[in-house]
Amino acid sequence: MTRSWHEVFKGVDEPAGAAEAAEDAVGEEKEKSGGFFKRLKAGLAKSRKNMQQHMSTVMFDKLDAELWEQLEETLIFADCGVDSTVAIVDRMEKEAQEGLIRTREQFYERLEAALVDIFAAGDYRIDVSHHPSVILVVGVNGTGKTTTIGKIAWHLKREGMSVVLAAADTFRAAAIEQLGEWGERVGCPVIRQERGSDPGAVVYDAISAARSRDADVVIVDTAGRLHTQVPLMEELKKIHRVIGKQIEGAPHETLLSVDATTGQNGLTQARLFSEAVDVSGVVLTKLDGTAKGGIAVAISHELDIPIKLIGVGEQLEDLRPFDAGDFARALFED
Ligand SMILES: Nc1nc2c(ncn2[C@@H]2O[C@H](COP(=O)(O)OP(=O)(O)OP(=O)(O)O)[C@@H](O)[C@H]2O)c(=O)[nH]1
Ligand SMILES: [Mg+2]
Repeated sequence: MTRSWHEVFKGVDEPAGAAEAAEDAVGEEKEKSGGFFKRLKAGLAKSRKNMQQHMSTVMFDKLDAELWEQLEETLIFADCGVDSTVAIVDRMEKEAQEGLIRTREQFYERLEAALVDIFAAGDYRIDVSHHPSVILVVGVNGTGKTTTIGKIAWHLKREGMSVVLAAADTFRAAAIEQLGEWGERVGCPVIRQERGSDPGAVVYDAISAARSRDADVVIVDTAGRLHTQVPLMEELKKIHRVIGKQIEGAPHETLLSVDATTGQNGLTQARLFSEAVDVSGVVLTKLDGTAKGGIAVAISHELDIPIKLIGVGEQLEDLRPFDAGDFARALFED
């Protein structure tokens, strides 16, 4: 069921206080998660309609070849990718033969279960258990890196962690400003240099600043780049190396932000970025803007990278920890 932010941060202490307080928190979280599920459903409305339209003519009293073809087409059309689609349809056919699928309800139940299982099994948490932990955020222009960083920082502060932001997107002055605004909003320092300065130097400063301030987490913003821009991809590797030289084993997380509306191109981006730097998780943004939300399945399954966060809108609460069960339910439930 819906994950809270607290659960998603590996290394954040359990909330202090009596059992009573914990119960209150659970109640509050339940209320919020109910609210969130509604938002998730609203955010996935285009994808859900797309699926429903494709499946609308299916009669569930006959589990024949036509049904499986239609399911296949629906999944492919939703951008789930060929591998995942074949795996899901095969499994469904087998379950039907075993008598597990006889009704429409059972069909969707089993489809949800198949979808949940197809997502990569990796750790869904964001590792902030080191001191300081370093989270590097990478991705193509405009995919949502900076806003994602602001939102993660906001949630970390709520969990009582101290955060330093590194404005290593030195490409545009506006990018430094944008991160600066998030820093003010969240209440955390933003380490920056002039536009055009070496991103590696900014990262170096930010880690030093985090050490001297005894901060818990450093989040590094980077300039958007196309996966085809070789010098920029090299620069990214350099940033990665600078971090690793200062702190062994860092960055502890490398999050790749992918815009869901870019479909199969998003999958290609993810593949090439993960070849350049070791991507530990995907943040899939703008799911609200696409009818092909199945791209989440393709990225996770084909690249074997967990989706850690999803964005279903521009509000602070629209960025959420990813939960495969909720995702599947929101796609198929009326
Ligand atoms: N609808 C929608 N918009 C989003 C979502 N996530 C981010 N955005 C918007 O996408 C736009 C780009 O976000 P940024 O955070 O500036 O993207 P970026 O990757 O930092 O961009 P560059 O710095 O130019 O590379 C902003 O207007 C965000 O509000 C989402 O889940 N849904
Ligand atoms: Mg940015």
